[in-house]
Amino acid sequence: MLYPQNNRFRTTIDLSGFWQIRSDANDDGLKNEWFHGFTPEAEIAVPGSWNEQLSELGYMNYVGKMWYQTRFSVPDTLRENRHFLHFGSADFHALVWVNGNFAGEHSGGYLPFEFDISDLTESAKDNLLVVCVDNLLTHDTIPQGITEENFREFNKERDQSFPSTVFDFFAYGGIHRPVKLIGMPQSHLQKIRLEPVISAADGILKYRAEINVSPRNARLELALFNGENCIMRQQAEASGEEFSGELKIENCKFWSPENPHLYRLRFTLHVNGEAVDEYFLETGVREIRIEGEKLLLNGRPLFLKGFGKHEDFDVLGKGLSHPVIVKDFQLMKWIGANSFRTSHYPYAEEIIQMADRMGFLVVDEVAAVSLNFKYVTGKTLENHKQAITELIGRDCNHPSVIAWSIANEPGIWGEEEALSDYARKYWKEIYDHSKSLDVSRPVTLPTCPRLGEEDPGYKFVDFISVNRYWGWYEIPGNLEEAGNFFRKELENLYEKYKKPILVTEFGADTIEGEHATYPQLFTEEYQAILIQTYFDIIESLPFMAGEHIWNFADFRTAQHHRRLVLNKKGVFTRQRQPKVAAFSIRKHWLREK
Ligand code: BDP
Repeated sequence: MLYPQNNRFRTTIDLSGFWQIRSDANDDGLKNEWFHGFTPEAEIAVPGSWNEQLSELGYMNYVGKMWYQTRFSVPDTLRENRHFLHFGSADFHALVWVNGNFAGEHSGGYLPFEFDISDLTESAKDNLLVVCVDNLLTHDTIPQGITEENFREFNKERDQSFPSTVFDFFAYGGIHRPVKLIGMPQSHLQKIRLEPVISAADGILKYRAEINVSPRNARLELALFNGENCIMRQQAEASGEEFSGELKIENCKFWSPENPHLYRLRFTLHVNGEAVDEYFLETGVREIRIEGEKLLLNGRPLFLKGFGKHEDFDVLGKGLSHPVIVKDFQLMKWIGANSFRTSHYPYAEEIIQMADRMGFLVVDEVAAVSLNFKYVTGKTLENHKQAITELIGRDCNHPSVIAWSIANEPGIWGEEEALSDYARKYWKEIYDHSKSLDVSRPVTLPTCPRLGEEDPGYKFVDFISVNRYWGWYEIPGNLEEAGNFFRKELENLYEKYKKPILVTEFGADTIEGEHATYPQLFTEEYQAILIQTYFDIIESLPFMAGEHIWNFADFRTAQHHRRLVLNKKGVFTRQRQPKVAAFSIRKHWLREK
């Protein structure tokens, strides 16, 4: 699936705006055929989560089905061709109807999906689009869900949150990214896969492209642009059901955080000698590799400085907001970061595109957060693999994406099962699956210390990622001792596995405005000193690949006595105001070496 675009053959119409909504706690919708249209309860902005927008109607903590409807018309020019409905994401399950006819369904949040609706729409009519979104998670879904009963079964009532989640962020529901109507020619490009390789000063861009018809009568032409200049043209070879080839860019300008140079590729599809479709892709040439204890970008050692983040903002919840995206990238540049992780789920593709343009290195994570192997089933594995397939399919052409993160902290629940043979087999299968889809990027898996040194998350990865809270959850208040534990642990891990290590999380909850001259949890000073303590240790060890602070900004979680409405580990507040630590981090990351 290609990101929707407008060009001479393709039309994209954004259906964002005010839609109508109705909740369905009693599961009445399907029975009563709401897909033919329903009496609305309220209006809602799409994209956006329902929770904060409609908290006055009692939907702040709503878990279940929510029905959406809107009307749209299809221009005649589009009706001559095929047209599709494209969803950036709907969390976590969506059923879609057009004019009362079923168009399709998608399971799994945070990733795009689309349906061909050409045969379901009518001209000279406002077409009715109905979507049923369900934010209920179960043992089989990615991420997994948990019930109140499970908390009791585990004897972990104290850990129970409201709504119940296994993870520490709010399980917002809704249509979180834009819905677009896309007009495409009858014969069109469906999939494009690029793979950059560096050969001395030259860049080689290998490509493969699939179209929706047999390539027999078709021809694919490529043009490569550097800025406004077309520097190369080529005709792709048809082999089997796809086109493939490679472009050699002499004296290539490689992509890097310092110089995120992008080339523009134009693919033009000809059928029976006539141009029928076109697609433009921006991409960079860069190579990521691991050699011994080092992560290398374009052959040079790489050190990641940045954050774990969240898609999270007042009122919007997880809804896509262009101004918030711009602000976050500006703040990350301002503070001297060069990297972030899409903790704990794939972010909007618009964010990854901006990372390409602004030179950020992205650790791209699938939504498998806090897997509990007591409840993992064959279906969980299947859904996990599917989510990885969709993530790699969506993001494989982005130069900013330098690694796939296949989960976060499995075994924080169900430790014993997480160390079982079954779990080991599971991770091997997930690792092999990721590699079968993309060998060019390393795979990693952020771990917590709970499973000890035998954690499968150290074995089935190319580089190790650790989330550590010495000085916060463990050994609170005593940073000297916390630092000693942390250093020792990193040294032991390297000694045992001989792989580069990235610290994917470390931090402290911090209430803006709390101050102390002595080490005191929750003060702005404590956060600043803890972060500096970690920097000093990480940067003194040669096998470290980088430091990602937890978190970029405060974010909403389910209700729990450990959380002051928000997880307060942000270096910025939820409204993006800097805490004291922001200034010391900036000084450190931007210092002259
Ligand atoms: C880590 C989790 C992260 C939490 C963080 C915390 O990976 O999602 O938000 O702890 O407790 O273990 O702040």
